[in-house]
Amino acid sequence: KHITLIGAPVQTGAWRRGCLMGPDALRTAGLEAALAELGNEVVDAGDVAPDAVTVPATANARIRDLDLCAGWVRALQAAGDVAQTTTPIFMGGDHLMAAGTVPAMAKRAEADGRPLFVLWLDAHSDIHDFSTTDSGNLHGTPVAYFTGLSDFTPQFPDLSVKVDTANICMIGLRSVDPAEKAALARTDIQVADMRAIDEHGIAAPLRAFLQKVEAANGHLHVSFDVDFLEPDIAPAVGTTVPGGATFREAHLVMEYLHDSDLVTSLDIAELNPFMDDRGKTARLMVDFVASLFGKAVLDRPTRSRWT
Ligand code: DIR
Ligand code: MN
Ligand code: MN
Ligand code: MN
Repeated sequence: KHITLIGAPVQTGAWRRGCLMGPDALRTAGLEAALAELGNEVVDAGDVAPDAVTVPATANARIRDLDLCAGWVRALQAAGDVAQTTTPIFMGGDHLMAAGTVPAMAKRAEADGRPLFVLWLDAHSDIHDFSTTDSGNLHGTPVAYFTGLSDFTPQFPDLSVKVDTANICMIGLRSVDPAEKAALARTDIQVADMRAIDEHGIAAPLRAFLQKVEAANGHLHVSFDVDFLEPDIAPAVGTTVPGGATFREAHLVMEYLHDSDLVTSLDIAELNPFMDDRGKTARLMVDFVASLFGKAVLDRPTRSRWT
């Protein structure tokens, strides 16, 4: 694969500072070499910088750093204008990054005549909007924006291509605010919360979703929030929630994604190296991304495990 690493050091979407170090922590942990070793052609395109914009205030006074957040959304939408032949890995950065990366990938998919599907690996559903967020942290809003469920204009760009909620699967949810619960209930987003994972295993919802992506000949964007994982193995995140995916569950997800050969782009979101323990979360994320791009314990015939 031709992989382009794109640094998205946005941190104004999160309450805790430190996500701006995420891209450099992933570089330090050897992301490029790990991918190259697997036979991928990797280019590090460096870091994106936010556009300098001033946007009108919203009615919700709690929203933090709106101008900078809006500047990042614009800049990342532009940075995601990449060739169909490349697989971008967006190195975040807090999850507001997805308000830039996902619309860019949706536009790219549409130009290819194909729909975009989004796999959202997260403890949170990030489906707040400007009026429902009580934290005021805009990393909790990208899904409502890129689906068009709520109006984010004129602060964020008007989107020509939105993601159909039927094309989204969320796995790992365990912290959903009341307004988000109501918003989710109004959509046909496929949700596997931790209870569903405990009852059916993590492979069942993933397999069903991948089959949908393949049947629709879709592009598949994976948005991997570090807090999807159990905090003990991945402490470097500002919003840890107990009861997350284990190493083995997350690793299985990565191997399924590789075997499916459907992934066309990836976000690594919410890595906050300031909270890390001797780089272990950054190293773990590099290991997971390597698994997604071909590092396997044993070779198996492609697709044998998910179809
Ligand atoms: C929370 C946190 N739901 C909020 N969201 C996070 O601020 O609205 N998403 N951390 O990953
Ligand atoms: Mn998130
Ligand atoms: Mn999260
Ligand atoms: Mn592996």
